[in-house]
Amino acid sequence: MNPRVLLVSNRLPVAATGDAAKPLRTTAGGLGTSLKGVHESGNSVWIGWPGNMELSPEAAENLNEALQEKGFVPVDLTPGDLKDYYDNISNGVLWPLFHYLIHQLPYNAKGWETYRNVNMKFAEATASQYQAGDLIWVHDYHLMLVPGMLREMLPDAQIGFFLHIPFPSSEIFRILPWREELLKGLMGADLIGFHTFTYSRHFSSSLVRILGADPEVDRVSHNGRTVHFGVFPIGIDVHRFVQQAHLPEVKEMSQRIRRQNPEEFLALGVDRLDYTKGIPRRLLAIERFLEKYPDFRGRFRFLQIAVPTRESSPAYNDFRSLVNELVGRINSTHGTMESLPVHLLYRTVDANELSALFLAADIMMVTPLRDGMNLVAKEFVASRVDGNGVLMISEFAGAAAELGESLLVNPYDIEDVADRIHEALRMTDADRRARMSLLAQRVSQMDAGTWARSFISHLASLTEGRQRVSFDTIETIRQSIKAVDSLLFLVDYDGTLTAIRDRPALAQPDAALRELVLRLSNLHRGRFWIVSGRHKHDLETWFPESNVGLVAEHGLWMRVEGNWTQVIEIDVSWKDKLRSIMASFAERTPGSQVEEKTASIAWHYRMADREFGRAQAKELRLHLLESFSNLPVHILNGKMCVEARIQGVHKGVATRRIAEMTKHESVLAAGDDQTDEDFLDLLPNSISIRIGRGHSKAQFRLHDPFELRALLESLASGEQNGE
Ligand code: GDG
Repeated sequence: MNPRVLLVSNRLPVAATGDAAKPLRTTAGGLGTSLKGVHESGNSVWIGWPGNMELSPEAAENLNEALQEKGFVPVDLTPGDLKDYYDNISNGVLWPLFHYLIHQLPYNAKGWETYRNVNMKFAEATASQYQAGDLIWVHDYHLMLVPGMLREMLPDAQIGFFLHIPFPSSEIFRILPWREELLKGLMGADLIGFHTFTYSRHFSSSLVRILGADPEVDRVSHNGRTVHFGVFPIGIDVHRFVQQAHLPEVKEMSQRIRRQNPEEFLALGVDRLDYTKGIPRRLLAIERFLEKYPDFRGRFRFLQIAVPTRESSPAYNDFRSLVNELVGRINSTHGTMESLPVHLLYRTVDANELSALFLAADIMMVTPLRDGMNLVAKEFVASRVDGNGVLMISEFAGAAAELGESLLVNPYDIEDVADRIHEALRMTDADRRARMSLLAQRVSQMDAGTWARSFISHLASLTEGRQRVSFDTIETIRQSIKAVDSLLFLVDYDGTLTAIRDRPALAQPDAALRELVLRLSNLHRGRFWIVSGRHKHDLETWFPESNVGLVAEHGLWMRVEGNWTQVIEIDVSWKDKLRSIMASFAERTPGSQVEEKTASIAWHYRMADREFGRAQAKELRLHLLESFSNLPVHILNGKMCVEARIQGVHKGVATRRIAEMTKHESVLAAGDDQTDEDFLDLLPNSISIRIGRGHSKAQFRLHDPFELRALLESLASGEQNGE
């Protein structure tokens, strides 16, 4: 049985009508259509705002009943909430900024407190519906704090978040006064989804720059948890658009549109009248096309459906006037007595009309300045059941990443868009059909259902991962080891055998630990190895006894029977390039220092001013990541240090060598951080232990080094007592 899903979005896909007899109407919109399938499959609850209406008590009761019956939970928002949370912050700041249109930002944005409070209303409404085992899926930029709030209320819940708009470059994102709070809000999720790899990469650089985090390609550690992120390009309900395009009334309507002037070419635009959608520049390109290719005057018509949107905002009203003005200018200059080149309809069209328009168009112009995905492009392709038509798409729409066979344009390059309109009109029938057939294949591969299912199953799989790590007792571990004849111990040092100290030199072993390590190194049925990232000099000083197995520098060196050998040959010429940069950071940051090992070079700021050190670390890390991405090194965010370490050297390399050499029946492996994950599952029957928090593939978890030492003590004594 699939888990129940709690969908959370700003708007519900239905709105109140105010009519007591028919209290709900369906609303149009990309998000609504894409999630409809999940909701209609029956095992979900959808939490959102149903729109505001002055309702009589009877109508209000009917509305609530109708919502409940359909699995919708309303979140009530006051007019004050809507002004600040929806108009001022979500649409006044986040929307333009995430679309790179920073000239649209107000000088002094107001309403952040309300944004936070409304996010809390959504979080509380969601928590009140939550039952153990549910998955929670929060949507879009209106609700970016909700995952963090839910994490506080429901620490064990499985929470997903999907962003429908672009995630901008960190240089743009960091403009936001609430950048840190927003990122931390998202960090409450277990899985964060984006439409494209570019958005995911931008998000990851913001984590580095703003939170000082150390993300991997698809995950990041935050407060002892792992937050995953990934790419889930949204799709459309292909089946519905295909079916609609085959309806006789749609075909007939489409022929009627064409018959008005059979010789005329028809270009089409369908967008909300939003300044991100590129309508003014599209009109300028059409004007240029008519100037440059006058033969097409009287033979070319552009029809723009401009759907009313966010009409309460002055920015949108000014924008509407600009569009009207441009349309007037083009029509008065290039119109003839018989026809006008631009036809603007400021309204919605119904689903059948939309399909008919898609079918009638010679060119579909999708030229936003930025767009998270753009569903209209995909809907056009799915509707072209006749295999004809040309799709022109902006390279700044997420959909461009998937629809490579379309005509890709830069919407800011008016001259080029004008030429591409000409190219589209002159394209051969064979070329047009070949492109459309490939586009149709792509669009049907990832439809709305596949998109939703793939996000939900990924989210659910993370739950399974979490359950697999059991928090078992020392006794259980002892019992599983009892039956094993020969055991190889592979144990990390800092954070595993000793607590992490402020200064590495303070973590030298106390007498009890030294004595324990020596006893374990003399065990009859086992062999004990310390597997550390430290310099071999430290380990050698603390454990000079040759029967203690030592691995230093994350697997580059190992000491066998008292002799150090380098496990693999490496090229370290890259270190010269980094040394001077690290040295200049050390000079500029009092108290910090550079440490060099054979395969790595690190800048430590433990002794520097905390705030300044952290800011410098972010700067250094970004600089190294961006400037040296071609070098064979990993740039790592260590505990109070930034480290560049050669690729291909990790604890797994040396421990594999040891396992081959010693041929023990089983392995007991323990570690406390990411570098230890490489040897936790060395043999199929390894007994693996994670010390402390954080994502791990370990089977067992102990709280701290003291618990591990208690376990090792009991193993050493048990062995001595002949258990
Ligand atoms: C956001 C992101 C992302 C439009 N006019 C009519 C009509 N529509 C339907 C379209 C389409 C939807 O509305 C618009 O979706 P888009 O994707 O094009 O754009 P946004 O509304 O900005 O959506 C966007 C999307 O979220 C999903 O993640 O792709 O990038 O900005 O379905 O067909 N439908 C009808 N009449 C109209 O007049 N029936």
